[in-house]
Amino acid sequence: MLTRKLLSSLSFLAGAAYAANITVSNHGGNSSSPLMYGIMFEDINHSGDGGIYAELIQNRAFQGSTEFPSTIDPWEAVGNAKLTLQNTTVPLSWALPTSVQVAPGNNFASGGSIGLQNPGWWGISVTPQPYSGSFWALGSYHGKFTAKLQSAKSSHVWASVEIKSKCQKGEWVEHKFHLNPRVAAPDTDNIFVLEFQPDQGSLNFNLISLFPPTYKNSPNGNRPGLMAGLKDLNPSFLRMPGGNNIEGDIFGYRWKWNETIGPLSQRPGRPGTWGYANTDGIGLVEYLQWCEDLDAEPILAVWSGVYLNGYDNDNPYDIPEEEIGLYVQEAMDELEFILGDVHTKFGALRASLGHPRPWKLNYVEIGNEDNISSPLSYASYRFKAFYDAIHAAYPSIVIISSTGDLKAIADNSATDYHEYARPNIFATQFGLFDNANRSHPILIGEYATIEPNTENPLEPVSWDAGEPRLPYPNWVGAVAETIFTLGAERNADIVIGASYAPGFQNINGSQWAPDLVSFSADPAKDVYSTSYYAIQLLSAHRYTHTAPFTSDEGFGPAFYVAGVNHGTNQYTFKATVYNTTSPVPFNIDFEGLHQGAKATLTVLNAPSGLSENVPNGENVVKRTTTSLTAQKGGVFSFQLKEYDIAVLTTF
Ligand SMILES: *[C@@H]1O[C@H](CO)[C@@H](O)[C@H](O)[C@H]1NC(C)=O
Ligand SMILES: *[C@@H]1O[C@H](CO)[C@@H](O)[C@H](O)[C@H]1NC(C)=O
Ligand SMILES: *[C@@H]1O[C@H](CO)[C@@H](O)[C@H](O)[C@H]1NC(C)=O
Ligand SMILES: *[C@@H]1O[C@H](CO)[C@@H](O)[C@H](O)[C@H]1NC(C)=O
Ligand SMILES: *[C@@H]1O[C@H](CO)[C@@H](O)[C@H](O)[C@H]1NC(C)=O
Ligand SMILES: *[C@@H]1O[C@H](CO)[C@@H](O)[C@H](O)[C@H]1NC(C)=O
Ligand SMILES: *[C@@H]1O[C@H](CO)[C@@H](O)[C@H](O)[C@H]1NC(C)=O
Ligand SMILES: *[C@@H]1O[C@H](CO)[C@@H](O)[C@H](O)[C@H]1NC(C)=O
Ligand SMILES: CC(=O)N[C@H]1CO[C@H](CO)[C@@H](O)[C@@H]1O
Repeated sequence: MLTRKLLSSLSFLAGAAYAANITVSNHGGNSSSPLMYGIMFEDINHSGDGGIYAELIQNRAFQGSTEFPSTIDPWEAVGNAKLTLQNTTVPLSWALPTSVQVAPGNNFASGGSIGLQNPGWWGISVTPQPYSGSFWALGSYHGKFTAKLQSAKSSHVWASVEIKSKCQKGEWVEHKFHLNPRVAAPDTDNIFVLEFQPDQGSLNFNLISLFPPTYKNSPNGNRPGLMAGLKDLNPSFLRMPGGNNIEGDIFGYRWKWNETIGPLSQRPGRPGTWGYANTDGIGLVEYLQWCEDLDAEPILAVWSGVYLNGYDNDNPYDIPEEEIGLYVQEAMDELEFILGDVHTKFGALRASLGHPRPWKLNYVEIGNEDNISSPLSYASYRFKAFYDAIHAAYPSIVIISSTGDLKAIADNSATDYHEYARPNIFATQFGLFDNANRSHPILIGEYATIEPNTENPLEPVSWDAGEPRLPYPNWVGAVAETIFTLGAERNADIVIGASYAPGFQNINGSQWAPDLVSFSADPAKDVYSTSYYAIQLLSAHRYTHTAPFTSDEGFGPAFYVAGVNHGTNQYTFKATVYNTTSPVPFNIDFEGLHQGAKATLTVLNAPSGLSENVPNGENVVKRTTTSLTAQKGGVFSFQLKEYDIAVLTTF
């Protein structure tokens, strides 16, 4: 063993002699995790509101909180109107007390129209497709409303519709409409306009909403292009509804499942943890629907009893031990809503929302990164309080501890390990899980290359505010992440799965880079990152068992894992090459395959390690597919050069 390692490092330095001669066996491996590649989601960088959630109107319901008070922004007055936020005596609902009063301004000329306009989430895409809109109005009005999509620059109207008023004095009344543009606007610099003729005075408006067609036409659904992009990743889980985003910055603002369900008028929204208010338009039901649409397992995070910034916006606030039971009950109610039969209180609530069938839920995570926010109370009572209640009621649920270590752990539980690093660090971590304590499974709930390599190959990432982040993932990062996740794949006996994080950013409203997928208001300009393509290739090729192998060389510059579908000779071999100038020859002898057997080799690479996918750019990731035939002795031979990521499948 020692000699072999020494040999390999010597030949590595010599730069030429390294060849990976590998013999792979079709039995004796560990069963691989069916969850291996998944997606991590939270509303960061407007990835939910203004992101995958298809709602086009920004600030549709003037939702406010102590942290982010209600605002009129980005609404603007149209036609000499005066806009004022009001809490009317009759609110639209308990959840949405604040509305906008649209009144004639000082210079209003009788007979004219007034209204309000919204620029969307940094633009609105207008194409020939049906848009569904709605708004609520309060006041007396017998005329018509006009709803329009128009160019912000030229005021050219792309689509317009008149809606007969159904207003009743002293009551909130909902109005629905459709807009059907005949042509596509040349850009996304468009606005939504709602107007009326204020002959009988002012009106109040609330919950003004406009949706383009959504994925599978789900009402209140997601952007179809981004969902298709996720589907193409073949993800097996969705970690939701967030990491930090579930926790809440200040006291009282945790993610409350029961205030994210039902009609939009019953959702107050809440201050998210990433600098903006969340509408909660994507709520618990939408998240679970999203999992079903992707055929992915939910990994549901429940609040673990800590507010990130406490009361004073400075120190975390932990719920004291004697009060934690209240919040454990909240989590239990949520699980009953998801899993309980229709005769239970919350199972009945689920059924009343049109979903009598319970959802599937096998994984629950208690909190997020509690080792950073408040490790002591987590280890001493918070984890245990949630664990004990959930495990007693649902013994088959795997309960995930958020600390990434074994400080808070129990039967049928796992840990969630996170890592943000530079490429060179990930490249050293192929063996990270080889020596892990195997008493509990590990989820890699978040990982990403976030900063570039430096002169010092082992330099850790810096969290200093000024430290330059990669604006977009680059190829050397994707290769290094692949070394890390191949290391996870070969430790399939303990690693449940891995999800890159964060999943998404709206490039016009971003506070964390890099991200897996970037987008703007224009659905034609979604950007799938270099890391996305690497994960897509790895995720598309699954196998039931890891396959044992022997080799005459150690790992590096080549890193690889072999798998096989149990009881067959269908092998999958995944490899990548890092930090070498010489291509690496591979000669692989798969047990049970003979001369003439066939395989397909798919290789990804990019022009350089620093290549990245950017808005309006071409995809830098090039894919080549080659057919291979086994030579004498059943050996498949091929070469991989630096930064190739390859998958060989036999058939
Ligand atoms: C690796 O395999 C190739 C082709 O089978 C062979 O030529 C070479 O000698 C082998 N290298 C070692 C170190 O066994
Ligand atoms: C299976 O797991 C054990 C550790 O539990 C490990 O030693 C062994 O190498 C694994 N086998 C394969 C083929 O991955
Ligand atoms: C509406 O009520 C909320 C909660 O009491 C308050 O914070 C907010 O300032 C009020 N808004 C207006 C416009 O009065
Ligand atoms: C959104 O970001 C892109 C890329 O930086 C930029 O070109 C565009 O002007 C931005 N749009 C708005 C509305 O800010
Ligand atoms: C949601 O549940 C919490 C208790 O867990 C409760 O305080 C709150 O009033 C509930 N909200 C609604 C709208 O029922
Ligand atoms: C928390 O755990 C993660 C692993 O999940 C680790 O990367 C990080 O350094 C830990 N942080 C602290 C403060 O212990
Ligand atoms: C790359 O390889 C060289 C030797 O060829 C070595 O000195 C260097 O440390 C390696 N860098 C990394 C990040 O592994
Ligand atoms: C693994 O971790 C468990 C739980 O902390 C501990 O009881 C056990 O001793 C550890 N095993 C090893 C081999 O360190
Ligand atoms: C456009 C937008 O919402 N930008 C915000 C992103 O988040 C940061 C805080 O993390 C805010 O400062 C930005 O205003």
